[in-house]
Amino acid sequence: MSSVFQVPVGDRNWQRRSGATTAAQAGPAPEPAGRSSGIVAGFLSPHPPHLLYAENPPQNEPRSQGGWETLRWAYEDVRQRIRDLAPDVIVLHAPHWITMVGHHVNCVPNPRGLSVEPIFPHLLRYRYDFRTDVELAEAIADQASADGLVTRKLTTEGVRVDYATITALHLLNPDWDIPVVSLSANNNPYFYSTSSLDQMEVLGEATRKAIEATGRRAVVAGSNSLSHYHWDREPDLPEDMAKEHPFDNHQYRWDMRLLELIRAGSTRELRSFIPEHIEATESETKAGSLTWLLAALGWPENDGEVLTYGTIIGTGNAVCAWGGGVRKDPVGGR
Ligand code: 2X7
Ligand code: FE2
Repeated sequence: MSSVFQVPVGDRNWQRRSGATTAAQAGPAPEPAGRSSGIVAGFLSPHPPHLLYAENPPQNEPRSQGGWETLRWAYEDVRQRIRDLAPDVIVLHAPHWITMVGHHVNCVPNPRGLSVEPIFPHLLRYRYDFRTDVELAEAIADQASADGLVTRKLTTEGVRVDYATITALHLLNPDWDIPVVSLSANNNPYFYSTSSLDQMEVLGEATRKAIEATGRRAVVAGSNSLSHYHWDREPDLPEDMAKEHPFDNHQYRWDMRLLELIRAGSTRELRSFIPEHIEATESETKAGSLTWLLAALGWPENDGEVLTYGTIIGTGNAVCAWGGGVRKDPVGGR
């Protein structure tokens, strides 16, 4: 592990100064009668801007004819589950709020502004305005810090929210009527070859502890594409589905191997398979969102559902669920 991870920064002394305790020290908050708190469901929720563009929401400037329907229909299922669960908060980890040092948590109460996709500005220019669950955001940052991660609370108003966070959150809840906690992707793994996904496990566990300690009913969402090789030429019509297919059969097969493990509920195998899949496909899970999600969920066995798989400019994308639906028997007799 690179030494940069042990650099003490920012808010590490805040708890001592203010006399506050971490989630773990404080213990679980009392539960309101009839509503159990904790993580109520988790979703793998991809964020390519094409999905939001294809929905034509009023907040987005560009207009489309549609496209990528099966991925968008799977999100309809996810939205129904979220409505049924009525969580207090959606906690999201996404790869395009890249922080070079440490894990940052957005603690701005009301982020609002224009989110623009830097490579596809003709697909996503989206006006956002949402509420942060600041108490939980701060609790996650404090817990992660207490658990040994370099952590920062983003409190600067007006910092533009990245397109992956906006796309995933819109697709999970287009009404934006559920408060949010958004976590950054510490992308040191892209630059330090000795780094691993271990920190994402610590961050996932810290997230769960903070959710339980604050008594929240939370949906957690990890926003990663899978195989990540993609085209470098865009069709004249971006949503021309005649041009959409897997980058190559190798990428597709590796994605299927990962999804088979999710379907089979073989979480232990999945844990060791994720780095192999990254190596073989440049998978965006390298940014850690899937590992964070599974760690927050406690690496559940026999609970994963693949709602759909599709490609976007050749990259693999799956919508998966852990909880919130009709529980099915595990596939493959496990
Ligand atoms: O962020 C993305 C992505 N993950 C995959 C494909 C296309 C665009 O953006
Ligand atoms: Fe991405």
